[in-house]
Amino acid sequence: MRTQVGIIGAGPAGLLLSHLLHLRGISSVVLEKRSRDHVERRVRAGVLEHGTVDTLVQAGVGARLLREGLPHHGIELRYGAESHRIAFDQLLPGRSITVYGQQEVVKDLIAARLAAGGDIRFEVTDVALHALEDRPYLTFGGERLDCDVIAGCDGFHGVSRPAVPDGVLTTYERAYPFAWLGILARVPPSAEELIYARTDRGFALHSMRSPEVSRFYLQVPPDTSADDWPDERIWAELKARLETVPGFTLATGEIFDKGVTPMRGFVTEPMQYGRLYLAGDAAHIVPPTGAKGLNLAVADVRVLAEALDAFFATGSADLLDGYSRACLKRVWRAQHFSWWMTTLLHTFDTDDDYGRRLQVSHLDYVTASEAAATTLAENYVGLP
Ligand code: FAS
Ligand code: PHB
Repeated sequence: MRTQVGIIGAGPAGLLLSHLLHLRGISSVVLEKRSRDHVERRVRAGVLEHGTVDTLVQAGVGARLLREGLPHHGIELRYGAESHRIAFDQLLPGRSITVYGQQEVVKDLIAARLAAGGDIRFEVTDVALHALEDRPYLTFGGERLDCDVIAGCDGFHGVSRPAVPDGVLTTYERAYPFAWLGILARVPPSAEELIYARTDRGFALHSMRSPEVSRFYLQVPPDTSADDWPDERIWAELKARLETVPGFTLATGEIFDKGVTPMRGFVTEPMQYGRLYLAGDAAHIVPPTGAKGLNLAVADVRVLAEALDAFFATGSADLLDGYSRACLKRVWRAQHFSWWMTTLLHTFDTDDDYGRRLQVSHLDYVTASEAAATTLAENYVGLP
C-alpha cells in the first residue's frame, strides 16, 4: 500500500491531522491499535481553548461542538473559606473556553473521516517504523504501508518516539509527587463553572461534561489505584475539599467512570527526525491542571498540516524543517503554565508551612490583582 502521510494513532492529533490533510487533498492512512469503540469511549480532557474551537469549526467538524459544547466565561479559584471568579469575559472580552469531552471530539473526527472515505485501520498490531531517513514505510500485522512522511501521533506510550535512533532526541521531564483520580458522575454540576480548589487535604476540581454529567478530580498519592477509592470515599473527600464556602453543597450521584492519571511534564526535542514528525502526547505531556494537553495536540497538528501542505504543493521542506521550532515555543509556554497552575493549587510537602503560606499569598495576589488574573486568563483560554 502507499499513501502520502502514514499516521500512527487515532487520538485527537492523528484524527485531526488526517482530516486537515484531506481538506488539502493530501492522502493519509491512520493506524490505531485499539478498537473504534475503545477510542471513542476513552474519557480524558474536557476543556477546549478558544483557538481549538475555531480550528475544529473552520475545518467543518465543529457543528455538534457548537450545539452541545458549554461555553464558559470564567473559572473559580477556591481556597480557605473563599471562592474567587477569574472572569475571562471582563479580563479578555470575547475570549472563552468550551467544555466538550475529548471523546466527543474524537467521535466527530472519526465520523467526518469515515464519511469522506478516510482510511482508518483500528485494532492493528505490531506497528513498526522503517527507513525514516529517506523512503519511510510502516509495517503492521504482516502488511506494509509506503509513505512520503510518517506522523507519530501515538501518545506518550507509542512506538514513534522510541523509533528515533539513540542520541538524537533530548527529553526534559518533571514528575510530580501526586496523581489525579478522575471520575464521571451522572449528576448535574453543582456550579455553573469549573472550580479549582486548594485545601490542606489536597487539590480538587469540579468540572462537567453536560447539564446531566459532572466531572471531578482529586489529588491523590502517585501510586494510587482507583480500587482504593470506593464511591463513598470519593464523595466524602470531594465534599471535604469543595464544600468550604457558605452556601455551596455538592450534589452526588452514580459514578460511572473512574481513573487515575499520573502527573508529569515531558518534552521531546526536536519533535522530528528524518521523515518522522511527532505531534501531541507523542512529543510532550503536561500535568492536566492547565487543561492544555488536548489543545497542544491540536496546535501541533495545525502547524504540521500547513507544513505538509507546502511540501506536497511546492516541494519546499522549509516549513517541515521548522516544524519543531514553530511548535516548541507554545509547548514550553503550556509546560510553564501547567506547572504554575499545579504548584499554585496542589498540596506538596504537608509539613512545609512556609510553602503553604507562599501558595496562599500567591492565590491572594492572583485573585486581587487584575494584571495577575489576566495572566492566568490569557494562558487558560489559549494564547493566539
Ligand atoms: P492520545 O494518547 O489521545 O492518542 C494516541 C493514540 O495512539 C491512542 O488512540 C492510542 O491507542 C494510539 N496508539 C498508541 N500506541 C500505538 C501503536 N503502537 N500503534 C497504533 N496506535 C497506537 N488533557 C487535558 O487537557 N485534560 C485532562 O483532564 C486530561 N486527562 C487525561 C487523562 C488521561 C488518563 C490521559 C492519558 C491523558 C489526559 N489528558 C488530559 C491529556 C490528553 O487529553 C492528551 O493530551 C490527548 O489525548 C493528546 O492527544 P494525542 O496526542 O492524540 O494522544
Ligand atoms: C476536565 O473537565 O476534564 C478538565 C477540566 C479542566 C482541567 C482538567 C480537566 O484543568
